[in-house]
Amino acid sequence: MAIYKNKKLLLLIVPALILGTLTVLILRQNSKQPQAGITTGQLKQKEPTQQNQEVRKPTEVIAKNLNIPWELVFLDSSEILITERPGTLLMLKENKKIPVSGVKSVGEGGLLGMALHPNFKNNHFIYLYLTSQTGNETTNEVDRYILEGSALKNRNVIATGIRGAANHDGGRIAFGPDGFLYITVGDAQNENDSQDPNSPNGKILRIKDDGTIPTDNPFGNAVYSYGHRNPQGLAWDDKGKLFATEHGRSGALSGLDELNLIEKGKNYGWPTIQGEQTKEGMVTPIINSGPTTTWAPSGALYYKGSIFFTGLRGESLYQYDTKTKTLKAHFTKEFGRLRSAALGTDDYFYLLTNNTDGRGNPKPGDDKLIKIDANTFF
Ligand SMILES: [Ca+2]
Repeated sequence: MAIYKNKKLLLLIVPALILGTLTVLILRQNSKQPQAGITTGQLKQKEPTQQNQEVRKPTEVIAKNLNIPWELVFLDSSEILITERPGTLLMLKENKKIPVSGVKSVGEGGLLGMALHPNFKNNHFIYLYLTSQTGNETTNEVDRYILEGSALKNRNVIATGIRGAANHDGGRIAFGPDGFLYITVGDAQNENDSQDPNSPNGKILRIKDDGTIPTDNPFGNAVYSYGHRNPQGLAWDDKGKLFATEHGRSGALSGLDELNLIEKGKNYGWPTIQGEQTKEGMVTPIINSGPTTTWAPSGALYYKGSIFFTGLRGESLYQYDTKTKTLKAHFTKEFGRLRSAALGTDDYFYLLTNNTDGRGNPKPGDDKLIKIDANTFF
């Protein structure tokens, strides 16, 4: 019968195939042995270099002698706006310094965050986070202006009642993919406020572009997440997930700085839990710096699967790969303290140093704006 015959044939063919495969494998294995003095790595052919390809310099200082810069945004493809903590808004290419009135420059406070409205091209709305003086109190607020040429017009206070202090003023503002404005607010040195959902301090706030409260905010006020100490960086990934950097404990015991995945209404633990500690109803950070390392993390951005964030005390640009869940530090101690990072439309990162506020060791030309080819990180 045909089937019987085939079975017999198979009994002969299968062992022969196995023997043959084994022989080939053994021969291949032997041929993989490197020749004397040459490693297999060196045998690899290099990709031919393309002619006429632009040679990209890894880093380039594009502005010097900035006065304690904090945040930068791209007005268009050629103009960059930079906030300077003492109270000026710098238009870099125009070389114009626009004074911002009502700024109280104290400690970590002053003129801090800045954001352009998603529809800036049509409405010219620009938002500034600044420390001010209200009666006897140091306060923080978010103001909306119309930027006309190099003039700030129609000042409109859209977030107020935020306590300020010499330290822990938060200060980052950014529009999310939902079109709402997110605001990082520090505990202003009163840690009990962080666990109080009725206080704006120690929070990430979320408001509409005119300062009113989105109907689906979790507590009926501006609070989006709570239990924060001093968050200073915001970045959304390509799926709309929000990441935030946060300064951990300071003083004699430093460290335990955090990178958090922020979700609406959640409690991020300060001052009840720190580092890897867990508690029901509280969120432990994705990563923390550990008890003996301090990042003092500030500005953040998302690029090609990684969250990049700057370190002040850590004097580095950190890269957290969301897929491999590993952290790398770049440029450690090369530029000093780093405050903010922004991604240009040209696939370059733009970094602001923070060496002139009395806490750093300024080098000639500080503070600086540094441009870096983003492809060098991969
Ligand atoms: Ca925390």
